[in-house]
Amino acid sequence: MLDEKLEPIFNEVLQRNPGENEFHQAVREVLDSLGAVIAKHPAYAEAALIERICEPERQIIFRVPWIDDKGQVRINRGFRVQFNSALGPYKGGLRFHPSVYLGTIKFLGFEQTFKNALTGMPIGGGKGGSDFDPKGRSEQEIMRFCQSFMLELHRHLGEYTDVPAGDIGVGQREIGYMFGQYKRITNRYESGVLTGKGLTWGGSRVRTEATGYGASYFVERMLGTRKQEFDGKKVLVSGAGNVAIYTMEKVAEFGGKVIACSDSNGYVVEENGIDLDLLKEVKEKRRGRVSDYAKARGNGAKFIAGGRIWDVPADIAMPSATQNELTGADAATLIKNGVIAVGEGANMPCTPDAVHKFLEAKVLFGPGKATNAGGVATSALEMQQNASRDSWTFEDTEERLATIMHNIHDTCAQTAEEYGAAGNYVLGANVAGFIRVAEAMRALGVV
Ligand code: NDP
Ligand code: 2IT
Repeated sequence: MLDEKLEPIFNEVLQRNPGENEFHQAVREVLDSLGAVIAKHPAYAEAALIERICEPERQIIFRVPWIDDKGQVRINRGFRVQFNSALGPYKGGLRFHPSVYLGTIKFLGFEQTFKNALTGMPIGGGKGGSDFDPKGRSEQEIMRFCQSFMLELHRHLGEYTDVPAGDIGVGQREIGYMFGQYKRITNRYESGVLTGKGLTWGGSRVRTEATGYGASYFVERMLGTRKQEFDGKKVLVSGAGNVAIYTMEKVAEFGGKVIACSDSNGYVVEENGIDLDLLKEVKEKRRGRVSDYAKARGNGAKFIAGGRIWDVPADIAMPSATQNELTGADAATLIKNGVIAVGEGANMPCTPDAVHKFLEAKVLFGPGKATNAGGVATSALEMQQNASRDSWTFEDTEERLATIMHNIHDTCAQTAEEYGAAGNYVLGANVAGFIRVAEAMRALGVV
């Protein structure tokens, strides 16, 4: 049940944003945590502060025309939702996926605002993307699309205004094409306008690895509160993209055994552990599928088309593909099979029902806005290096990432305890993130 002061706020969000289910879901989860805050500090319910947090500062929707390899004109829709700039320039990734619509970008921008606040770094929240489907597109088509997308988006960006990065379907290749186009249009080598760049053109070491590494640091720390560790545990990592691959890498370094990963066609299970070098070769070099990995790997690996990775018995689950990929029924299966920890590498991968089941069963549960914050935190480190025209070593950068993740973990844990919900990282993350944004918004007045 929502607090009586929060109920009308949520109803207004439903009314003003019809049909945007993922956005409703993300707002609802945060509001569910805020009852405890306004009970303790009624001032946060004043000056329409919470209403303002739920309303993006600016929403940009634009046409992206491009010409495919057959000479046919194609039209996609581009988005940038500049959600909240109380703490710094808007910051958040770009997603290229056919499922993208305004509700996707709004939920991601809303989450990003609190996530970025949790990092403790000076970054506001934003998100963007397009319903463009990169699958099966040639290199030339990808470049033309990125250039057309940036031709419009550039006027809304800037190192002090809005700084995008990657997300689903957008990696270093796409960031390169977009940075090249931005540089050409503006005639400025403004490195700090995008993050996730390549190392020879302004990128930061560890940014590629950061989300997956960070998620692993977070979960290792969570396990530590119960005197547990990754070492010797069986781990499921859904997805096989940027976040999944570097989660698998760090989990293996911690001694865990990743026995399954997936993509939108199905999952591969391998009791002796996934061969990460081969998976990287298939995914990053050949841009292949998980089924291609299984084929190349041979006997030990089994590909299950269309199956649910969460059916595989394991100790730890790290959903790292997309939103709502782990349902209440999946959670029940994982719990029955003895799962002890779940860390959200993706944004909102667990449905509300699944989250509820994990919390009820006292499974250690790391929500995405805390667990996957290492990516954006390292983006902020990239911005720092760009601003000082410096470049740090891998070791130095990774150490900073580890410290940030430990701090986020401890902040969430302490906040949960302070608000009478010890062990509930969902509440801890929402409350700690909210308070940091709310404090800045109060100081800046009604803007
Ligand atoms: P990638 O594009 O690199 O990889 C996405 C992976 O998830 C692919 O294996 C893809 O499979 C799978 N996937 C995507 N959509 C679906 C779907 N609808 N159903 C099933 N599988 C799907 O993206 P990232 O690894 O960067 O992002 C993964 C998640 O992590 C997203 O939720 C993103 O928002 C979040 N995230 C990313 C960060 C980053 O730094 N990149 C930072 C923080 C969070 P297929 O190839 O079949 O589409
Ligand atoms: O969801 C996310 O935090 C990201 N996709 C990374 C954002 C960023 O600006 O690095």
